[in-house]
Amino acid sequence: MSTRSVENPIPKDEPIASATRPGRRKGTVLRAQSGFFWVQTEEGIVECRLRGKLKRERLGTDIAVIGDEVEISLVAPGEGAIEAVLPRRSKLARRAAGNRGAYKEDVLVANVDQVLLVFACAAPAFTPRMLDRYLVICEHSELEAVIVASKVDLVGDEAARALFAPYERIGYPVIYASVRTGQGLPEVRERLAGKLSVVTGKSGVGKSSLLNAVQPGLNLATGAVSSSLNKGRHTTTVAELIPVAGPAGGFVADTPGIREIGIWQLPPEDLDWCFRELRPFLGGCYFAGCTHVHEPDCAVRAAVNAGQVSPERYESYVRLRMGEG
Ligand SMILES: Nc1nc2c(ncn2[C@@H]2O[C@H](COP(=O)(O)OP(=O)(O)OP(=O)(O)O)[C@@H](O)[C@H]2O)c(=O)[nH]1
Ligand SMILES: [Mg+2]
Ligand SMILES: [Zn+2]
Repeated sequence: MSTRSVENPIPKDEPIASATRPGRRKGTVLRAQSGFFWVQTEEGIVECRLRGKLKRERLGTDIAVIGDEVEISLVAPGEGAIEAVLPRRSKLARRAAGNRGAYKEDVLVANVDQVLLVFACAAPAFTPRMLDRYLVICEHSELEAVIVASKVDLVGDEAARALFAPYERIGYPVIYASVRTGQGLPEVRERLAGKLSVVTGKSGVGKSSLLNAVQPGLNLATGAVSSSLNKGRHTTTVAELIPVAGPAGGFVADTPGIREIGIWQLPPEDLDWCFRELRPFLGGCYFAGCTHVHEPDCAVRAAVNAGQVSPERYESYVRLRMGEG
């Protein structure tokens, strides 16, 4: 990065957003670790620390996380300070226990446009309960969910579609993909262009393999499916944003799973709304506070019995509602 004189830090011909103060530039936080922030700017990556003023102003919150759009000033070539964090359009967050029983919000990724939920058709076996839990998290955070059915080569098209058809039926986009055959990779590439996507799913489903395949040269580490010795341990450990190649830009977070977000803090009465196919029936129950588990004259249970709602999805709902996860 070139150094510029203090008197005239930005050349006249350089377009700057009107909201950006002179000498500052905008960027996106790619990675945050131990008080250091890697910020992608138009002129390259700048390693930043937070201005002390920001720390005092926003005490106790996640001041800057990956995905945040920030304004920085350069203190040396390639080194800067985060001066301001722009308002977040959306976020993937978990509620962590805070002081005196209060909840503290723990933002994992800011400005998320969509979540790609990667679930393998086999190896590891498809777990619809877990997919339903992830979908609840997305619905509750009001984030668009895209399901990627990975490793289709292991079971074949027909079996793969049988597993995921219930989700297509209720309106979730499903991409059938395999890095072995190349199936679905153009669709994944198209989905990622120009957006900030969180790619998640349990260890070994092929998240890093998929990203490597859609963006050659990425070279993310991939691993063999966990042995019983290190069951569930992720090969990918640090969450960071990867710029998407191509004219549209975009970012991808290859996250080591959002399972830890949990949904136990979700108010139980909000759960039914998070199963999107139940929404048309909510409000049709006899009891105002119907849990749709045991009450008479329940519109949701009637819909299940009439075949309008998948019994498997309803089973997931009941388990979550009863706190059985
Ligand atoms: N047959 C088949 N195997 C695949 C496919 N995609 C990935 N794999 C294999 O699955 C294993 C796990 O892949 P990874 O990409 O490391 O999985 P991950 O989801 O990134 O796992 P973590 O980083 O641990 O969360 C590797 O051995 C891959 O070669 C696929 O489409 N078909
Ligand atoms: Mg990985
Ligand atoms: Zn009901």
